[in-house]
Amino acid sequence: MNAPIKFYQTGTFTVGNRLLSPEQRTVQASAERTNALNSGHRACQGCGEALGARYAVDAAMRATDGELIAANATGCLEVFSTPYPETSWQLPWIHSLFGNTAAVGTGIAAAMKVKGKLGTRVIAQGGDGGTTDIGFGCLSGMFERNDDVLYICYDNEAYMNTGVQRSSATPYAARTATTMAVGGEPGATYGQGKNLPMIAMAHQIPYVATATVADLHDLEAKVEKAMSLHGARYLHVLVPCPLGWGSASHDTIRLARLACETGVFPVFEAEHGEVTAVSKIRHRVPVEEYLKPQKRFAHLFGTNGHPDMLAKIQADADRNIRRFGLIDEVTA
Ligand SMILES: Cc1ncc(C[n+]2csc(CCOP(=O)(O)OP(=O)(O)O)c2C)c(N)n1
Ligand code: SF4
Repeated sequence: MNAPIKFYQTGTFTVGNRLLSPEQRTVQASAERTNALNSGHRACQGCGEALGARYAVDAAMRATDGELIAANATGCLEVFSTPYPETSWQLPWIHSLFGNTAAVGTGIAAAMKVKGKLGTRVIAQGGDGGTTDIGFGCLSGMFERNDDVLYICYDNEAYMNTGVQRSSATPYAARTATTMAVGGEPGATYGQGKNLPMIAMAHQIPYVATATVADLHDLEAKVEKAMSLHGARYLHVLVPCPLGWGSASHDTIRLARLACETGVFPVFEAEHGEVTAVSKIRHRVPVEEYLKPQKRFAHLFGTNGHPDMLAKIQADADRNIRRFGLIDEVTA
């Protein structure tokens, strides 16, 4: 029923890379690499956002021959990379407000058009809070006008920079500073929140995709594809956050992979509102395997745990698997 499991690591581990043919290897350092997000930044050890941004922006640089400008919302990615007067960015980069980075990206793209610099491309990027909450209006406008910007959301599922407050991308049951693990149904409330990739699809923009830091080649390929297109494009990248998730820094990639293999986070592409490709689950696992290593879900386990809440999370993962056809021949 499931796709065959590959017996090597396709991520950034050297041991796994050694087993791959050269073209399949994930290259961390090479003379050609732009290193758009350079060393010296102050992200936590194991930060998925730093990893995701490094690969995404380098791929965008490659796809545009370095003719790229980035607008960046307030949040961890901005704070850890640009403590004044230093910067880790090796491309023209502007810090917008927390909520208007999509509009700033639009403005830059318009300015490039007016100046006749049609080869200069634009990305706008931010965390889930900056994207799904405060920046949502600007982003929806950018989609609706089909502005020529790739927007990348690095989703760590809360407002991490300011101390782990809930965002509208925080998953059900997760403990944050504002969704405490108390009461009959502890953590974030069920049925609230927003599914931004699907909302982006509803705008029928040229390209929407999801990705994770567990498959960096997939992330790079999606950025490259997005940069080959014009108009509004949206990429939603799941980026585990050891600090906010209460996970080990060495588990970032494993958790991103488990998010996919449980069905919790479907990885797909869509063009003009229609799903065109999905990453199939190779080895299906129950959601407990994904949730247990994260302290933000610790209240769901043990003698005073909440099997009823676990069942809801499993049901949602199963629905993703059905909705996106993540497993071949699944009938229920
Ligand atoms: C208008 C406004 N409100 C609040 C803040 C404070 N603030 C800065 S970053 C941030 C949270 C960022 O969260 P998110 O966008 O999810 O990014 P992350 O830090 O998790 O990567 C907040 C609340 C601000 N800078 N501007
Ligand atoms: S708090 Fe999370 S997102 Fe922010 S730098 Fe640390 S690991 Fe990265």
